[in-house]
Amino acid sequence: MTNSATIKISGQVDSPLQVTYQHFCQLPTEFQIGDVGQLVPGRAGAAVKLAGLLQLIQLPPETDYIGLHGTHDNFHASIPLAEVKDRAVLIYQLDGKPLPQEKGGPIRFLIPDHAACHAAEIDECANVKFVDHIEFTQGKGYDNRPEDDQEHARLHEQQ
Ligand SMILES: Nc1nc2c(c(=O)[nH]1)N[C@H]1C(S)=C(S)[C@@H](COP(=O)(O)O)O[C@H]1N2
Ligand SMILES: [Mo]
Repeated sequence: MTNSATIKISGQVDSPLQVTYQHFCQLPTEFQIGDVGQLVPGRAGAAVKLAGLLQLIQLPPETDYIGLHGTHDNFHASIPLAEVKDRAVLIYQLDGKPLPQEKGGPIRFLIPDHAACHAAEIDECANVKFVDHIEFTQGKGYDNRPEDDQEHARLHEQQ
């Protein structure tokens, strides 16, 4: 995330919002994770809990899906909000600087204890990189995670 990058928050929110790197830095300490490696071994960077981002918006009770959009490579996932709202994190910083695109910036979504690829709606594939738009919906939204093994294997070869 460059200092000027913005993350669009849209859907069933009171009014669409643009969140910046500064907003993430300024979320209260209770939502900050200084080193995600402590939470998910092998991962690097600083993150905020999804719950912290949810503090910035008002959602109607019928909102039940969160959409994670990575415009950079056109990768999108829409997953049940209830299952991730208290555990997913958003990596936004590396070495004190905005998370660069080569590391999945501006935002890398990360679900600790996800299921294996394809095993469930909340799987490893839902750890969307290059997130620049988060969308809240009633019912499942746009999702183009690979559905068959061949397509999935092809995607993994590129990563
Ligand atoms: N933007 C984007 N995010 C993505 C993908 C992708 O191709 N593009 N692949 C997904 C898949 S299929 C998996 S299994 C994980 C792999 O994450 P890793 O490369 O950090 O292990 O990222 C997910 N996030
Ligand atoms: Mo995957």
